[in-house]
Amino acid sequence: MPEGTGNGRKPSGPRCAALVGPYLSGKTTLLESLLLATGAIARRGTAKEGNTVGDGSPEARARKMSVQVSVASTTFMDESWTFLDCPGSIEFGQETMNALMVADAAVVVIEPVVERVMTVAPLLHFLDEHEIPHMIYINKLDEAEARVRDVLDALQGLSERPLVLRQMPIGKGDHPEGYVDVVSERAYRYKPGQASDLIPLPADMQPTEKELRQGLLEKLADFDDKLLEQLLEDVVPPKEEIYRQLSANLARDRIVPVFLGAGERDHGVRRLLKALRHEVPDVAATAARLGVEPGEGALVRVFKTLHQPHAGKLSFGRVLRGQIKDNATLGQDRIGGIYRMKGNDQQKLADANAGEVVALGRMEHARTGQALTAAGDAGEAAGAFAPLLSPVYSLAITAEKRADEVKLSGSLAKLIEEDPSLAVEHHQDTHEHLLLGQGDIHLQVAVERLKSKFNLPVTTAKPQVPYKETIRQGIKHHARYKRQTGGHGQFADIHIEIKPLPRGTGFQFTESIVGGSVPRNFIPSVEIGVRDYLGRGPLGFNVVDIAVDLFDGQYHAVDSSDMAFRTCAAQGMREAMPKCGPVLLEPIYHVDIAVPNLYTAKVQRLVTGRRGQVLGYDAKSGWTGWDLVSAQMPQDQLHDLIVELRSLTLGVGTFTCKFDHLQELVGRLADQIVQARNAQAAAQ
Ligand SMILES: Nc1nc2c(ncn2[C@@H]2O[C@H](COP(=O)(O)OP(=O)(O)O)[C@@H](O)[C@H]2O)c(=O)[nH]1
Ligand SMILES: [Mg+2]
Repeated sequence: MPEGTGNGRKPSGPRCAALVGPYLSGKTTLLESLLLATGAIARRGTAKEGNTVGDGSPEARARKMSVQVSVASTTFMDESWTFLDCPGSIEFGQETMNALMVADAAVVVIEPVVERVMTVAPLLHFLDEHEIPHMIYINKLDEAEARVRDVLDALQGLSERPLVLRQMPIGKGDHPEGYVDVVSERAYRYKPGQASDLIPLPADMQPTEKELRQGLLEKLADFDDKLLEQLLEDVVPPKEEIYRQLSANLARDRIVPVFLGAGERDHGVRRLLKALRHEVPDVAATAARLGVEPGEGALVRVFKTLHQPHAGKLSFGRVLRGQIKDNATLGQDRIGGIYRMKGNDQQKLADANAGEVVALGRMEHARTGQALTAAGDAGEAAGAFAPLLSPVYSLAITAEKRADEVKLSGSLAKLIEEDPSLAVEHHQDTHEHLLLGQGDIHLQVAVERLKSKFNLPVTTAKPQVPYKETIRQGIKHHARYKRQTGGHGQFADIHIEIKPLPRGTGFQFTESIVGGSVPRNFIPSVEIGVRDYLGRGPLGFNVVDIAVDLFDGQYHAVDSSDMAFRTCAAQGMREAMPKCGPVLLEPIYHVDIAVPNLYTAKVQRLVTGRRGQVLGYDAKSGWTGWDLVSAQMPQDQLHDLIVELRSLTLGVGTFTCKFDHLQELVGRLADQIVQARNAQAAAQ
């Protein structure tokens, strides 16, 4: 069974903690404090000055926000640690989920603002669902707007697991002076940049402290009969026993300890480090939790890929089992360099053991998410990895220079390798290349990387909606094609019947020629001619749901040809179709929108405001307090749906969608769409 190391056992190897939490909660600043406290850096950088260890990429510096995970290794009290500073923005969530899947534990950094606690809901759900041991660090207590108690209550409402407050702030209002440790029952005064001073426990805090401690013990007793018995008999268990239970329960993700502090002022940072040291499970436990089969052979899970303009490809991985050596075979490649990372700094290693987080050079075949062994890709035996986020936003992209078109697909493939939550698609109808991802910033960062890493400037635009058109009434039409040019001429003559078909039927071609009025061998050419026309109907769009029957015609023994019949058929369609009551068809999608249920009513209004139809809503299975609203919405309204949805729901709402059907669109909107299409065609 996975077990923390609180029982005094040495960890089996270097450990790894992911710093996660909403955007701007202070993760990158906390990393800086952790590195300072462990002596990995001598001076703290700040987000403002853009010189932190995390956020070293130009895209991150430009936005003052993390757009990818930063990896920093350090040593605390002779034990090796790697911290993964993860982006908080939901748009870079794939990066964060991937990192979480290799960490021994997560530190969820949040701000003490009750109204914003909701932003952490999807993350807590992910951690609970994957049973990833996690603790919460309530940051920025130096400028707290809310009471810790209230923040905790709001958080508990979002967490499947019980939260256990481990510290009480000393001093009221804006600036807590220190804290009381609920387990050791000791009080400390914060000292910036240094270990806190031990002070006497303030007398007026003792009753609350006792109450909190009792609450903590009761929560632990839920998982331990012996402890329950002791509590009932008023026996106080020894501290060592409490620590042992805390760490065992963290390892099994049964409880979530909550710590306090202010990363920027180094408040509570050493306490956090000690909790990590004593309570976080080691790599052996993590490998077991993930379902990695035990054994000797090296196994590395790649959680990130980076293409560097000059230095080439780097694959970030955690060694979950065994040992890797530089130049040895791993996966399908020979390792071309093993590096321990500290932001942008690299330290070259000859080998790395289970527990290490390292960057591997020149692993050309390795992909993000793969588990690599000396025998190749480990597949099933490597246990679980993060699910892939499906796209919620897309842009049409074009290379600025025509000559770059070919290069574009190769570079996009590399970007997707770096970030599997990006995707590309070529749309058959609109002929656009679509870049799909998690939001506007996500795609803008991808576009910047195309330019900065691959020297490939592109322009982006809102993707076109692939409208189609059909007809409302049928017609019989006679078309004749006749040319006399020099020697022999061209001749074809056909009678066709065009009919509307039910929605979703597509196109059908039949013939009912009797007596060879059109010879057999020319009939396929008639069908080709009709199909030539279907790409652009009277309204300017792809024609669907019609049937064309060729029922009569004439030919000429010398002048008729395949080409003549093909041209005649296209001409006949062009003449007849405008008389068939053409009508625009709009793609309608089935959309499932997931939101905390306090937003359900807002979301229903959002759907109807976007010409959608709410089909119903229901509790989202496995997500306490969340609803799934089902709706049908026009594709045209989906482009920026995520933007509005997020702004309505503190960023946590999301959706999936699937094409459902085509629906007739008439009136002013349809006229505008047709006009725009004609204007576009005229410009080409
Ligand atoms: N008052 C206060 N501000 C903080 C603290 N930690 C971080 N900040 C500020 O919060 C902002 C976001 O910090 P950052 O570390 O970049 O957040 P991240 O998005 O979670 O990585 C920055 O302006 C920091 O200076 C803290 O402990 N107290
Ligand atoms: Mg950050």
